Amino acid sequence: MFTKSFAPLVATLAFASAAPAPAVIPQDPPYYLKPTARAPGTAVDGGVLNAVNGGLFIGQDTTTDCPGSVYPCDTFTNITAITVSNSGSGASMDAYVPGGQIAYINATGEFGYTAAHAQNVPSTATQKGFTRIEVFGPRETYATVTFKGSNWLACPVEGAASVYQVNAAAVASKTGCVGFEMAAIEVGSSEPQAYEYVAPYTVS
Ligand SMILES: *[C@@H]1O[C@H](CO)[C@@H](O)[C@H](O)[C@H]1NC(C)=O
Ligand SMILES: *[C@H]1O[C@@H](CO)[C@H](O)[C@@H](O)[C@@H]1NC(C)=O
Repeated sequence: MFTKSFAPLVATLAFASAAPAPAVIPQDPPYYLKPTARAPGTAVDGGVLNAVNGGLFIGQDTTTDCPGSVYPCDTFTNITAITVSNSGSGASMDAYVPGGQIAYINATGEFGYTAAHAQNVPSTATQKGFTRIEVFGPRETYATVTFKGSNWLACPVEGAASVYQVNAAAVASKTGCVGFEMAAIEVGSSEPQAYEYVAPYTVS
């Protein structure tokens, strides 16, 4: 039911034969990744991961903000994108806002990110542990993003049909969730995708 966004990414790459997929841990610089869920045969397969009010969700639209009076907001695509640095410095949202927006995994395993101008990472959250590994398959090239070496859980949101919240499997212990691989494709260039992603100033 979700739009598949795994059209061949780099069709010109000569990975035509079904050779085993080599995995490469790239060095910096980080780049800008639009994440989707891979979990063949499940309801979340192909679902786009969107930043919504401080969390990451499948089945909900991204929430962004932009001060139109000072900035040409139409230049932002408002796609949810994250940057993952393999230097160990963590992950952040692909936002233009000065100071950026830090990504983290909170104590119950939820993927979260700070509000603009706030740097409000919960004291019990973990910022380090994100890794991106390039996967060169026969038909597509993408980066798989892990947290502390593990994949992700899409956990149903109470009262919201077909909406799932993204949790790190290494931290979360929740029932009823669907495991998935976070597969990200490179988007855009050095231009951030959003001015800022909406997030609460008070976090837990
Ligand atoms: C992106 O969202 C902002 C609000 O955050 C809006 O002003 C802007 O028009 C949107 N951009 C596009 C291309 O729709
Ligand atoms: C993670 O922690 C739980 C328990 O305190 C809160 O209910 C969530 O809102 C929080 N999620 C994020 C994304 O910070």
